[in-house]
Amino acid sequence: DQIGDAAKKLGDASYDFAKEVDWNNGVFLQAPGSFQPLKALKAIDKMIEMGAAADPELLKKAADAHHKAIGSISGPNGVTSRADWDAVNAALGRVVASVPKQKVMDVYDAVKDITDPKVPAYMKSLVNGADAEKAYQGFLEFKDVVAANQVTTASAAATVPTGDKIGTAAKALSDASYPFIKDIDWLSDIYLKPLPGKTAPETLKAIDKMIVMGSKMDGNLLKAAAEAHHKAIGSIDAKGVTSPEDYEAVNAALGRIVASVPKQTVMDVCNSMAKIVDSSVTNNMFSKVNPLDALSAAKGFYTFKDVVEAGQ
Ligand code: DGD
Ligand code: CLA
Ligand code: PID
Ligand code: PID
Ligand code: PID
Ligand code: PID
Ligand code: PID
Ligand code: PID
Repeated sequence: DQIGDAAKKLGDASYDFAKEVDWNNGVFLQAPGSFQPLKALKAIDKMIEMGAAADPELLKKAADAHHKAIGSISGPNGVTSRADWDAVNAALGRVVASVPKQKVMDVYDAVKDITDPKVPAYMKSLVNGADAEKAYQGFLEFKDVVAANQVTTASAAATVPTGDKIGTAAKALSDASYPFIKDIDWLSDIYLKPLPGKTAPETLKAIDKMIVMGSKMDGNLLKAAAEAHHKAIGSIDAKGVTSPEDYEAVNAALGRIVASVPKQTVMDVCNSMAKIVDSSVTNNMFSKVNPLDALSAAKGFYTFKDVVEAGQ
C-alpha cells in the first residue's frame, strides 16, 4: 500500500537518526517540562480518544509490529533493525490514517501544552543535528501520504456487554475497593520515578508482555475499555478520583478484556512485572494508604478474578 511504500522512504531518511538516539536513556521517563498531572491526564485522554476511534485490526497489527521490533534490538542504544523500524512506522501511519485528522491534531495540541518549548532542541542536541533534520523532512513527506489515505468520519462506538457475570462481579469489586481508590494520591509524581535498580532493557521485557497481551485482546472490548476510561476521566474530582459508577464501568471493561485472552498470556505479564517491581515498591504504596482499605480491595480482587477466569 501507499503508506507501506512511504514508510520505506521514511526509513531511508530517518534510520541514521534512529541509530543515534539513546533509547535506553532514563530521561524519557520524565515529564517533558514542569510536572502538571491534570494537564498530562488531559493529553492522555486525547490519546485514549484517538485509540478508541482507531481501527482495532490496525492497532493489533501495530502492537505486533512493536513486539517483532523488540525482538530485533541490537547495540548499546537499543535500536531495532532497519526492516522493523520501517514496519513500525508503516503500522503507526496506518493507525493514524484510520482516525479523522482532528483527533490526531487534538493529541498533538494537548502534548504540546505540557511540553517545554526547549525540549525538541535539547533532544536534537543529543544526536547529529543534520540527521535529525533529514528525519523530520522524511516525516513531513510521510504525513502527506498518511493524510491522503485518511478517513474523514469517526468509526462507530464499541458494543458494551450488559447483564454479564463479569459486569455483576465488577459491582462487588468496586464496592470493596472504592475506599482504597480514594486513599491513593493520583496526582503524585512518584509514578514517574524509575523502578529501583532496573535497567531500560529489563523494563522493556515486561512491556513487551503487555504488548503481546494487548495484541491478543478482543478489539471491540478493548475499544470499550478505552471509552470507559475516557468517560471516567470526565468525572474526576479535584484529587483526580473518578465517580463510583465510572470506576465500576472501568473494572467491568478491564475484566472483560482480561477474559478475552488466554490465562497464560495474563500470567506472563504478572510474572514479568514481578521481576521488575520489588517488594520495596509495593510496601511503599501500601504505607501511604489505609491498610484495611487496601486489604478489602485485595480481597475483592481475588473474588473477582475467579469470575474472570470462569469466563476466560
Ligand atoms: C518534537 C516532538 C518530540 C518531543 C517529545 C515530547 C513528547 C513527550 C510525550 C510525553 C507524553 C506523556 C505520555 C507518558 C505517560 C506516562 C505515564 C506514566 O520534537 C513541535 C513543537 C511542539 C512539540 C511537542 C508536541 C509533540 C507532539 C508529539 C506527538 C505526541 C505523541 C504522543 C507521545 C507519547 C505517547 C506515545 C504512546 O512540534 O517536535 C519537533 C517540533 O516541535 C519542531 O517544530 C516544528 C514546527 O512544528 C513546524 O511548524 C516547523 O516550524 C518545524 O521546520 C521546522 O519545526 C523547518 C522547515 O519548515 C522544514 O521544512 C524543515 O526544513 C525543518 O525546518 C528542518 O529543520
Ligand atoms: Mg510509541 C510515539 C516510543 C510502544 C504507539 N513512541 C512515540 C514517540 C516515542 C515512542 C519515540 C513519542 C515521543 C516522540 O514524539 O518522539 N513507543 C515508544 C517505545 C515503545 C513504544 C520506546 C516501547 C515498546 N507505541 C508503542 C506501542 C504503541 C505505540 C506498543 C501501540 C501500537 N507511539 C505510538 C503512537 C505514537 C508513538 C501512535 C506517536 O504518534 C508518537 C510519535 O512518534 O510521534 C511522532 C519523537 C518521535 C520519534 C523520535 C520517533 C519517530 C521518528 C520519526 C518518524 C522521524 C523523526 C522526526 C523528528 C526528528 C522528531 C519528531 C517530530 C514530531 C513533531 C513528529
Ligand atoms: C504544524 C504547523 C504547520 C506544519 C505542520 C504542523 C505539524 C503538525 C503535527 C505534527 C501534528 C502531529 C501529530 C502527532 C500525533 C501523534 C499522536 C499520537 C497518539 C498516541 C496514542 C497512544 C495510545 C494508545 C494506544 C491505543 C489505545 C489507547 C492508548 C485502545 C483502544 C504544527 C507540519 C503540518 C505526532 C493514540 C495506541 C495503545 C492511549 O501543523 O505549519 O508535527 O505532529 O493506550 O487504545 O487500546
Ligand atoms: C499531521 C498533520 C495533519 C495530517 C495528519 C498528521 C500526521 C500525523 C502522524 C503521522 C503521526 C505519525 C506518527 C508516527 C510515529 C512513529 C513512531 C515510531 C516509533 C518507532 C519506535 C521503534 C522502536 C524501538 C522499539 C523499542 C525500543 C527502541 C526502538 C527501547 C527502550 C502531521 C496526517 C493527521 C509515524 C519507537 C519498539 C523496539 C527504537 O498530523 O495535517 O503521519 O505519523 O528499538 O525501546 O529500547
Ligand atoms: C528541532 C528543530 C526543528 C527541526 C527538528 C527538531 C528536532 C527535534 C527532535 C529530535 C525531537 C526528538 C525527539 C526524540 C524522542 C525520543 C523518544 C524516546 C522515547 C523512549 C522511551 C523509552 C523508554 C523506557 C521504557 C519503559 C521505562 C522507561 C524508559 C520504566 C517504569 C529541535 C529536527 C524537527 C529523540 C519512552 C520503554 C524501557 C524511559 O525540532 O527545526 O531531534 O529528537 O526506560 O519505564 O522504567
Ligand atoms: C499468584 C499466587 C497464587 C494465587 C494467585 C496469584 C496471583 C496472580 C496474579 C495477580 C495475576 C495477576 C495479573 C495481572 C495482570 C495485569 C495485566 C495488565 C496488562 C496491561 C496491558 C496494557 C496495555 C496496552 C493496551 C492495549 C495495547 C497494548 C498496550 C493494542 C492492540 C501469584 C492470586 C492466583 C494483574 C495489556 C491495553 C493499551 C501495551 O498467582 O497462589 O495477582 O495479578 O498499550 O494494545 O492497542
Ligand atoms: C489472575 C489469576 C489467574 C486467572 C486470571 C487472573 C486475573 C487477572 C485480572 C483480573 C487482572 C485484572 C485487572 C483489573 C484491573 C482494574 C483496574 C482499575 C483501574 C481503575 C482506575 C480508574 C480511574 C481513574 C481515571 C484516571 C485518574 C485516576 C482515577 C488521575 C491521574 C489474577 C483470570 C488470568 C480488573 C485507574 C481513569 C479517571 C482513579 O490473573 O489464575 O481479573 O482483573 O480517577 O488518574 O487522576
Ligand atoms: C502488600 C502486602 C499484602 C497485601 C496487599 C499489599 C499492597 C499492595 C499495594 C498497595 C499496591 C499498591 C499500588 C498502588 C498503585 C498506584 C498506581 C497509580 C498510578 C498512577 C499514575 C498517574 C499518572 C500520571 C498521568 C500521566 C503523567 C504522569 C502522572 C506525565 C508525562 C504490600 C494489600 C495486597 C496504589 C500512572 C496519567 C497524569 C504520574 O501487597 O499482604 O497498597 O497499593 O502524573 O504523565 O506527566
